[in-house]
Amino acid sequence: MIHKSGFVNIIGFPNVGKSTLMNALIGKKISIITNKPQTTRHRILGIVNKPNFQIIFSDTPGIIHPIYPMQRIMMQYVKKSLYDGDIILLTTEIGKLENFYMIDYIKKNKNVPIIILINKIDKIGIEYRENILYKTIDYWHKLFPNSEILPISALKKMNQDLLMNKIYELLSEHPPYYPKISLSNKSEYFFVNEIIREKIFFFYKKEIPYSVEIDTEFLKKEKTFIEIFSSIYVERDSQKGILIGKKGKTLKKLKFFSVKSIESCLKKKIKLKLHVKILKKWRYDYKKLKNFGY
Ligand SMILES: Nc1nc2c(ncn2[C@@H]2O[C@H](COP(=O)(O)OP(=O)(O)OP(=O)(O)O)[C@@H](O)[C@H]2O)c(=O)[nH]1
Ligand SMILES: [Mg+2]
Repeated sequence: MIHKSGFVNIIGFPNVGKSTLMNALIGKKISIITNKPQTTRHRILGIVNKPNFQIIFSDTPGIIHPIYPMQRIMMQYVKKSLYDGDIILLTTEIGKLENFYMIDYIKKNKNVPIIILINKIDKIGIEYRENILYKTIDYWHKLFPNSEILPISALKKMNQDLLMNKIYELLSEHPPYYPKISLSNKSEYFFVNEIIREKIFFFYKKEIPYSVEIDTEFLKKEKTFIEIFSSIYVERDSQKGILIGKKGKTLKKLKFFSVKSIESCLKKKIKLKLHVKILKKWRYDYKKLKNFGY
């Protein structure tokens, strides 16, 4: 039996469904998903293991024109993933025909095959779908005449098998790069941070989700439960107040839903302590970003 293995990097505009796609392909929730742009901040591996292949997907931050240092680092992850993989899945959305930052940079890369995915086809009613899809395909075909284009729905898992077959065809024979039981390159600490951040995206508005970073300092496994201590960093005093809420109500809600999600991820009872701290301008400071794992 031949064994194939390779790296497949998912890149694209913010909010098009890259993380949803990776989770669907892995069959497990690895990346957090929200309806707001710039949810994903790191490069996160998700690995599919089968007897005859191992595919290592990378979920990456959405492509934006970077303004502050954290965004610059995020775009470095994207740029690197343009060159260090075997296949690129350039993920786009049906009906969205705007050009985006970095497209010329992506076009310059002639060494890695690009499959263009047109996601969210379920969003458009069947009566209009063909027409809008035709226009979207035409748009991307003009930009990338040599690339295959595949309409999908990551949410409804439409054309997922077709995509997996195409990826398999393009990969070369190679032994697995990771032990065949690996699912990701990230630790439990990282997943806890991300789950709390996902809840913050749901419960808080405006700039709050973007000003927040989580640092899980302590994760101790006892016999029947896991004790976790996580700090929530914000940039300003006023943000701390908003996060905690009147009489600590909002923070309690955040904790309640975080615990539920962490328990379902780690499959054990959780005791969680959350502390809100202030770290001025952390997004603008390379040293602080480094400490947070960027
Ligand atoms: N209707 C529909 N919605 C989708 C589909 N895929 C993703 N979404 C929704 O699109 C929103 C963004 O999804 P994400 O997976 O977080 O998008 P992303 O590209 O990873 O976003 P960033 O990490 O911010 O760059 C969420 O509300 C998803 O539920 C799809 O196939 N159909
Ligand atoms: Mg994402």
